Amino acid sequence: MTSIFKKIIDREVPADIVYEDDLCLAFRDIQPKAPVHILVIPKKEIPSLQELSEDDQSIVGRCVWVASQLAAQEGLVNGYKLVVNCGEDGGQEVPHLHFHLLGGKKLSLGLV
Ligand code: D5M
Repeated sequence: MTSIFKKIIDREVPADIVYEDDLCLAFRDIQPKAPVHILVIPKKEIPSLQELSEDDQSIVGRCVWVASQLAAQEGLVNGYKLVVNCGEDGGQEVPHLHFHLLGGKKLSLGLV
Protein backbone atom coordinates (compact mmCIF):
# COMPACT_ATOMS: atom_id res chain seq x y z
CA MET A 1 0.00 0.00 0.00
CA THR A 2 1.51 3.34 -1.04
CA SER A 3 1.45 5.92 1.72
CA ILE A 4 2.13 9.62 2.14
CA PHE A 5 5.73 8.73 3.06
CA LYS A 6 6.34 7.20 -0.36
CA LYS A 7 5.17 10.49 -1.85
CA ILE A 8 7.70 12.30 0.36
CA ILE A 9 10.46 9.94 -0.84
CA ASP A 10 9.43 10.67 -4.45
CA ARG A 11 9.25 14.43 -3.74
CA GLU A 12 5.56 14.50 -4.69
CA VAL A 13 4.75 15.89 -1.23
CA PRO A 14 7.01 18.48 0.46
CA ALA A 15 8.73 17.73 3.75
CA ASP A 16 11.48 19.20 5.90
CA ILE A 17 14.09 16.61 4.95
CA VAL A 18 17.12 16.50 7.24
CA TYR A 19 18.94 13.43 5.90
CA GLU A 20 18.96 11.10 2.90
CA ASP A 21 21.03 8.19 1.68
CA ASP A 22 20.47 5.19 -0.56
CA LEU A 23 18.44 3.31 2.06
CA CYS A 24 16.87 5.91 4.36
CA LEU A 25 15.18 9.29 4.49
CA ALA A 26 14.66 11.47 7.56
CA PHE A 27 12.33 14.44 7.88
CA ARG A 28 10.67 16.49 10.61
CA ASP A 29 7.29 15.27 11.84
CA ILE A 30 4.46 17.54 10.74
CA GLN A 31 2.79 17.19 14.18
CA PRO A 32 5.79 17.35 16.53
CA LYS A 33 5.34 15.83 20.01
CA ALA A 34 8.67 17.20 21.26
CA PRO A 35 11.06 20.05 20.36
CA VAL A 36 12.92 17.55 18.18
CA HIS A 37 10.65 15.07 16.39
CA ILE A 38 12.18 13.47 13.32
CA LEU A 39 10.91 10.46 11.39
CA VAL A 40 13.50 8.10 9.96
CA ILE A 41 12.10 5.82 7.28
CA PRO A 42 13.43 3.18 4.92
CA LYS A 43 13.06 4.04 1.25
CA LYS A 44 11.83 0.50 0.71
CA GLU A 45 8.06 0.30 1.18
CA ILE A 46 7.88 -1.86 4.30
CA PRO A 47 4.41 -1.26 5.81
CA SER A 48 5.36 -2.11 9.41
CA LEU A 49 7.55 -4.33 11.56
CA GLN A 50 4.95 -7.05 11.00
CA GLU A 51 5.97 -7.27 7.33
CA LEU A 52 9.71 -7.16 8.00
CA SER A 53 11.69 -9.88 6.22
CA GLU A 54 15.04 -11.31 7.28
CA ASP A 55 16.65 -9.49 4.34
CA ASP A 56 15.45 -6.15 5.76
CA GLN A 57 17.73 -6.33 8.81
CA SER A 58 20.43 -4.14 7.27
CA ILE A 59 17.84 -1.50 6.32
CA VAL A 60 16.48 -1.36 9.86
CA GLY A 61 20.02 -1.23 11.21
CA ARG A 62 20.78 1.72 8.96
CA CYS A 63 17.65 3.57 10.11
CA VAL A 64 18.64 3.14 13.76
CA TRP A 65 22.21 4.24 13.00
CA VAL A 66 20.92 7.31 11.14
CA ALA A 67 18.63 8.14 14.08
CA SER A 68 21.57 7.97 16.49
CA GLN A 69 23.61 10.28 14.26
CA LEU A 70 20.73 12.75 13.91
CA ALA A 71 20.24 12.72 17.69
CA ALA A 72 23.87 13.78 18.11
CA GLN A 73 23.53 16.36 15.33
CA GLU A 74 20.42 17.80 17.01
CA GLY A 75 22.32 18.12 20.31
CA LEU A 76 20.26 15.57 22.25
CA VAL A 77 23.12 15.01 24.72
CA ASN A 78 20.76 14.30 27.65
CA GLY A 79 19.03 11.47 25.79
CA TYR A 80 16.05 10.82 23.61
CA LYS A 81 13.50 8.20 22.61
CA LEU A 82 13.44 6.14 19.45
CA VAL A 83 9.92 4.76 19.01
CA VAL A 84 8.28 2.45 16.51
CA ASN A 85 4.50 2.11 16.47
CA CYS A 86 3.38 -1.14 14.88
CA GLY A 87 -0.10 -1.92 13.59
CA GLU A 88 -3.49 -0.87 14.88
CA ASP A 89 -2.95 -1.83 18.52
CA GLY A 90 0.48 -0.17 18.41
CA GLY A 91 -1.05 3.13 17.32
CA GLN A 92 0.51 3.18 13.85
CA GLU A 93 -1.28 5.57 11.51
CA VAL A 94 0.97 5.72 8.46
CA PRO A 95 1.50 2.28 6.88
CA HIS A 96 5.19 2.77 6.03
CA LEU A 97 7.73 1.70 8.67
CA HIS A 98 9.12 4.70 10.54
CA PHE A 99 11.20 5.46 13.60
CA HIS A 100 10.19 8.45 15.72
CA LEU A 101 13.25 10.28 17.10
CA LEU A 102 11.95 12.38 20.01
CA GLY A 103 13.93 14.68 22.26
CA GLY A 104 14.80 18.17 23.37
CA LYS A 105 12.83 17.98 26.61
CA LYS A 106 12.35 15.62 29.56
CA LEU A 107 10.10 12.92 28.09
CA SER A 108 7.57 10.87 30.04
CA LEU A 109 8.69 7.56 31.54
CA GLY A 110 5.51 5.86 30.33
CA LEU A 111 5.63 3.31 27.56
CA VAL A 112 1.91 2.81 27.01
O1 D5M B 1 3.00 8.27 13.20
C1 D5M B 1 2.83 8.91 11.98
C2 D5M B 1 3.46 10.28 12.10
O2 D5M B 1 3.59 10.80 10.79
C3 D5M B 1 2.66 11.29 12.91
O3 D5M B 1 3.44 11.74 14.02
C4 D5M B 1 2.41 12.44 11.94
C5 D5M B 1 3.44 12.19 10.87
N1 D5M B 1 3.10 12.67 9.55
C6 D5M B 1 1.99 12.36 8.83
N2 D5M B 1 2.02 12.97 7.62
C7 D5M B 1 3.20 13.66 7.58
C8 D5M B 1 3.82 14.49 6.62
N3 D5M B 1 3.25 14.75 5.43
N4 D5M B 1 5.03 15.04 6.91
C9 D5M B 1 5.61 14.81 8.10
N5 D5M B 1 5.07 14.01 9.08
C10 D5M B 1 3.88 13.46 8.81
P1 D5M B 1 2.40 6.83 13.53
O4 D5M B 1 3.53 6.12 14.25
O5 D5M B 1 2.02 6.17 12.23
O6 D5M B 1 1.22 7.09 14.42
